[in-house]
Amino acid sequence: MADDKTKKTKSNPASAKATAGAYDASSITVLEGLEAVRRRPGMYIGTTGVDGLHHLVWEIFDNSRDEAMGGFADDIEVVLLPGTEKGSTIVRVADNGRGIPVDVHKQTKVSALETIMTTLHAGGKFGGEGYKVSGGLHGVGSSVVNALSTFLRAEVHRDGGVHMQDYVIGKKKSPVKKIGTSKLHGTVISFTPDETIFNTVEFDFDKIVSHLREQAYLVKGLRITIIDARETKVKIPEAGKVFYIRDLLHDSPSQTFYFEGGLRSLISFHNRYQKPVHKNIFYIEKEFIPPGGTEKDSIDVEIALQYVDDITSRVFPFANNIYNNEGGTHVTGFRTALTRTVNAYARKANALKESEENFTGDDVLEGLTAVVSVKLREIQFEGQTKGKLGSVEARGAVDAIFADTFSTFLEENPDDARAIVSKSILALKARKAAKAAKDSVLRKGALEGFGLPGKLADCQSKEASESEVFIVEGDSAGGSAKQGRDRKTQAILPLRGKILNVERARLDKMLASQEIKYLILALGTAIGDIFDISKLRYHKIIIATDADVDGAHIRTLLLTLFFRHFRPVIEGGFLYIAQPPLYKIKRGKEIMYAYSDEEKIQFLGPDAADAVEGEPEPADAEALAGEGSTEEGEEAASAKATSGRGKIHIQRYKGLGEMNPEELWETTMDPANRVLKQVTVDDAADADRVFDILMGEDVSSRKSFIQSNAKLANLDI
Ligand code: 0RA
Repeated sequence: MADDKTKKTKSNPASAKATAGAYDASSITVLEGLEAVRRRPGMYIGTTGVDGLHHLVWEIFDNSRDEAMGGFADDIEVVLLPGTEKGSTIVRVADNGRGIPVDVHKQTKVSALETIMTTLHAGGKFGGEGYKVSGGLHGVGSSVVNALSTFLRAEVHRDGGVHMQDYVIGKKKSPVKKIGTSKLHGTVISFTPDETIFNTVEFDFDKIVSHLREQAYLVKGLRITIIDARETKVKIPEAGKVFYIRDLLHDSPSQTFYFEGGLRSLISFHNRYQKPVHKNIFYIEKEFIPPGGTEKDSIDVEIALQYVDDITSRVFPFANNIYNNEGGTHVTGFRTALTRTVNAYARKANALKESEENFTGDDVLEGLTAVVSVKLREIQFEGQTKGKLGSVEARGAVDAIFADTFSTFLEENPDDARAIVSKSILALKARKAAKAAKDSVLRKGALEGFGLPGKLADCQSKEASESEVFIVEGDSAGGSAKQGRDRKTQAILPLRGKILNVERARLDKMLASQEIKYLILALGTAIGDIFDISKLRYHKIIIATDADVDGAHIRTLLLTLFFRHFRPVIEGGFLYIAQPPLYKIKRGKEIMYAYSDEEKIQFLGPDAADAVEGEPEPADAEALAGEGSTEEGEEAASAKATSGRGKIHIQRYKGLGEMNPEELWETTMDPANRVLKQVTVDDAADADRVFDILMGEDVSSRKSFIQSNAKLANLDI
């Protein structure tokens, strides 16, 4: 793919002659620069896949956001509009900042706007210096986006005028033109990504919304509007005519974010389904100047946190508004300071007696939701991605600011302090109890014949890479699965009904569940701090629960369990969900299995429509249409109809136990036919969240969740 594209670009080189009337040395460098971007887009935007495509939006947006962070803008509008080609999109980003400078450089005779849009310039040259903002590209982003777009238009409202310039794959169509007057100030950039560069040019609106929501939290007081107008006939307005176009787009999906509270609001957002253990959200925003340093060396530190009634911890780190999924120096500084501060307070308040040991870092993290955001001028990341902050100064800055202000917070808010310390004491006790419980499970495991539970029908192979275990619900499905399986590589572990009341599970309570012990023993990895992924006995762990509410519930519980206690199993790609068919369809002698309602309708083809419309019996007709199953009560959903090609019989499977061993093998277990869904950490995190809502103690959020997801709760959780 990438090679093909390279060739395409090469055979049609950006030619200086074609665009600039007279070409001098500087314009050649310009074209060479942007050609480099087209030749190796991955070097500038990471990938040419869907992430790289969205990176274009982040780049353009970041420039507007930087204006807002400098205090010059407070209103950004991002709109997706239909492009001129079929399936193409125009992304339009408008901000009410100062407007990109348009003045003409005396020597080069080129407008600053043109230079910014067409050269791979470094940041700072155009007045971008002075606030700590960019995440590495230092504003070079616009020219990169320009090079990778078949259309880009810049409109600038500034000094009473409107100025504009159009470009095609980074090359200007004409000089910067003044096209009118304006009382406004700001910049509008519209662009269409080049589909010969990207594997896909289809934007994911939800992805844009969640990225921009996060950005809105990070820049308090900034209003961000995002509109998906791709399905409309609205055209991009004539240049310079309209600034924000939201008033033209009332019927399109849209979101507006504005958070006065900044990170405080972000904490409330993350904790929206959780029960806080204390009332006041801790919040600090402060500039740190290192000893002996000056304003020039300053680092901005912004932290918000609140503990909730949970055992996991969620720390969200950002450096210059970039999310760092692997943490880094700022997180290290934060954790060290948190542990030290909570211990010091607990000692002083005599909540930890002299004879008692200190809280560990993990103890004080339990139940914590925190956002740690730093802004530095010179930023360094570890490794190629921006996942991990490497700048060493951030560690000391966060440590100093946080330790100081958090200990004051504890002093000044005794109720919150008491709740936080109690939470840590609970964690400390649980850690000790878990260790005792774990030791006993392991001892017990060793006694039960090489540690394997009797319920497990193990496979013959001892080679984990070829072994799989099906976790099935109840003994009846277990029976069919045991008979239907390939004994060499497939093991079956039946778990009883509502096994896992691991709600709010602490390790010790969880290990009290017999069924969970079986599962842990079968996996072979142990759990907690002696968890060892290399001991995993199966490289496919397949959750095969029924397609009903109970099945969904157990699946959620299992996903939560893996998410909280066996996460490396998910990260290693070892966890799967079986996709048993929902329907068996017989037409004459032909047998088909449908794995979804859509597939069922597709299989039935025109017959489905016939049957639905012409059916004498309404109940059957409904079942055929795929809408009737909820109204049929307990009765097995099964429908008959006659078509041109023989009698149709549809059976809806409610549980795996309803299948005979052959059917189960053929549809769900046979590696040649089956469909498995690999579980991602995101899937499991969703399940964990749903689990909290369904099982947690916050009744009102449970209620509202169930009301707004009634359909989902039935089918999909
Ligand atoms: C350089 C200098 C100045 C503003 C900008 C760039 C600027 C760039 C973008 C990109 C999108 N929106 C933007 N808004 C502003 C400031 C020049 C001055 O002092 O007025």
